[in-house]
Amino acid sequence: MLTPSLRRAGTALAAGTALAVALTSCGGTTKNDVKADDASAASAGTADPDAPTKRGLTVGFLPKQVNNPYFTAADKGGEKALAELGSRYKEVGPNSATDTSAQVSYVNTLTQQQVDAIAVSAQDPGALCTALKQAMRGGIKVVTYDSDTGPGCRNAFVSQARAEDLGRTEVQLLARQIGYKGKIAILSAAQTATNQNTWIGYMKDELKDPRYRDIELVKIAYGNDDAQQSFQQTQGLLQEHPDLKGIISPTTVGIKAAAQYLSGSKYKGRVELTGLGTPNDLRRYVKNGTVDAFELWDPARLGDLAARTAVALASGRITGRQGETFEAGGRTYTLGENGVIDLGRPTVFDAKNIDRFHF
Ligand code: RAM
Repeated sequence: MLTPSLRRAGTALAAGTALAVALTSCGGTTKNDVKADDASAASAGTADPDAPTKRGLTVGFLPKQVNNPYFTAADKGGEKALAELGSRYKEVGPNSATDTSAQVSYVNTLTQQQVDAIAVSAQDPGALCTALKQAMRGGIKVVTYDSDTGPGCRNAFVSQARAEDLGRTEVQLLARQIGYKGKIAILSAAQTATNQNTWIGYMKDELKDPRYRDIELVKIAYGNDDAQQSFQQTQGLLQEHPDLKGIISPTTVGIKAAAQYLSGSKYKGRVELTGLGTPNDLRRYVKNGTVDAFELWDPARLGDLAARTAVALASGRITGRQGETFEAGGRTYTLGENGVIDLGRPTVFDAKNIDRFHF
C-alpha cells in the first residue's frame, strides 16, 4: 500500500518525495480487452543485446494531441534523445485528443514514409491496432508511450508509472484531503483513453476498501483533454452536486481547467482537487490554495525513454519480450510482462516542493 510519507493536505511532504509505492502491482496501462493475441508476432526475432546501436534512424512521434504542453514536453525529450543517439526525430499528430481517425491516418502516413520506428500515445486502445500491425509487418518498430494499445499491436509500451500505483494513490491523496468523507467525482480526458481508463479502474477498486466507506463516487465526467470542455464539465459537476467534496482529474489538461474553474468560484478551498498535472500549470493554484497536492512523472523523461526504446528495438538489441534488458541514459531497464517498461515512480508536488520543478 501507499507510503506513510504522504500526509494529509496542508502538511509537509518532504521535498521531492517520490511516492513509495507497492511493488506488487501489475504492469502499465494495458487494457485487458485488447488481448495479447499475437504478441509473439509483434516481438518476432531474437534479441541481440550486443548489437550496435544503429544511427541515422528516423523515429516518428505520434502523441494523442500535438497542442498539449504535456506532449510538447514529452516529445522534446524524445527529440533530444534521438539527437544524442545520432537519429532523426519527427512529430505528427492531431489537435484533438478525440480524433482517432486522424491518428490512424498518421500511422498510415508514417508507414508509407517507411520510418524505422513509431512512438505513439494511443487515443483509443483498439482503433490503431490494424494500422500498427501493418506498420510492424513492414518492419517498423512500434513503441507506445503514455497510453497503450494492446500487447499485440506494438512491440513495447513505455509506461510513465505503474498504472495501479497511479490510480490508487490519487484516491489516497483525495481521501486524506477530504477527511475520508463525502461525494467525489472524476474529471477524465477522452472516454476511450487507455491510460485514464486503466487508472480509473484502479481508483474504483481502491474505493472498495472499507476505509472509504463514507466516500461516494458520484460521477465520471469527460473533458476530452480540451480546456474549455474540461472547464464546463467541472462547472457542470458542481451544478449537479453542489455538496461535492473533491475531484480527481487524471489529466494535465483536465486538472488545469478544473483548478481554473474552482479558483474563480465560491468552491475554492471547499472542493479539493487532485490528480495528474504539471508543476508549471498548477503552481499558481497551489500557491492560491486551490490545490494542495497532485502528482506526475517528468514527461521529458518519458519521451526520452520512448525514443531510446524505439532505437533499441530498431537496432535489434531488444524485441519486446519479457525479461529483455537494455541500457538507456545510464540506466538498465527490464521489459516486464507484455513488453511493458516502467519509467519509475511519480512525484507528488505540493507547496513545499513545487518551486523545484519547472516543466
Ligand atoms: C494528458 C493526457 C496524457 C496523460 C496526462 C496525465 O496530457 O491525457 O495522456 O498521461 O494528461
